[in-house]
Amino acid sequence: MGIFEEIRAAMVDGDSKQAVAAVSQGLADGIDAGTLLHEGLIAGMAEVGQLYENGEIFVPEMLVAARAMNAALAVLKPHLVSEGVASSGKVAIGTTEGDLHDIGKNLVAMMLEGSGYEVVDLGVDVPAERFIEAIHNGAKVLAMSALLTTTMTNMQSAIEAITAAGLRDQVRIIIGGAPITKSYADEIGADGYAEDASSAVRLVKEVLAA
Ligand code: B1M
Repeated sequence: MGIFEEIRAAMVDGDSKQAVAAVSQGLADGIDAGTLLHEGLIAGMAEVGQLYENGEIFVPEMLVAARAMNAALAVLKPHLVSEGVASSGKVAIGTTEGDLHDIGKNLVAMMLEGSGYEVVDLGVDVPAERFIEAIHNGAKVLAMSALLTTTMTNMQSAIEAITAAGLRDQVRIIIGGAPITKSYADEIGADGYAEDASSAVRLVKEVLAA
């Protein structure tokens, strides 16, 4: 079995030890962290999602797969950082209200930190008031994540609450997550949409320069 297959199998089996061992082996073999992330962990998690959709696995299996992914991500973290981007603002990131998915959000936070930004992680199930509090605490960018079609609408409610609080012009708001699109970002008045963690880093730089 090749290393990517091993990582994907570890994700599907929810085997944290195996996931950590396989990414460590990949790094030792000289494979770069981004390739291990995309072709191993993210591809493995996509398989998990597909199995869930097909009714072949259930929420507990998704949960152990998520644990395996987080364990393997901790190994990759120091290798995923890019270099030389000066921080010019504080970024607060959180998964919107009602939503408990945090792997993608953690990955975006990790890449932003690695690029030199000061990142405040608000966690999951973040209500509008906590995003507002983050603006009061100096966040120049809010990055919102949502993985559910039922919780993506809470991004709009959060933006409306920020506007109603008179704070909209003090902050840039960017959004992302599997069901999110550029047109949804435009529709709800966000300042940008990023498809993945590395485009989120580029987007933060762009919106801070605008
Ligand atoms: Co959930 N889940 N889940 N789940 N889960 C999905 C999202 C789903 C698509 C599965 C499916 O049906 N195929 C489906 C959503 C359907 C829909 O709304 N259309 C679903 C469902 C239904 C549910 C529950 C409702 C299941 C239930 O209880 N019946 C429930 C909801 C709980 C809740 O949130 N209230 C639920 C629960 C869970 C677990 C807790 C078991 C677990 C999450 C554990 C955790 O996160 N700690 C889980 C998991 C693991 C998944 C899947 C399998 C994987 C998600 C993931 O981590 N992907 C997922 C299926 C799938 O996505 N294929 C699924 C890997 C991650 C790296 O990708 O998060 O997309 P992603 O992040 C990417 C980009 O989207 C982007 O960058 C990241 C890196 O490239 N990005 C941003 C993300 N946030 C960004 C923010 C930005 C920019 C970019 O800011 C600017």
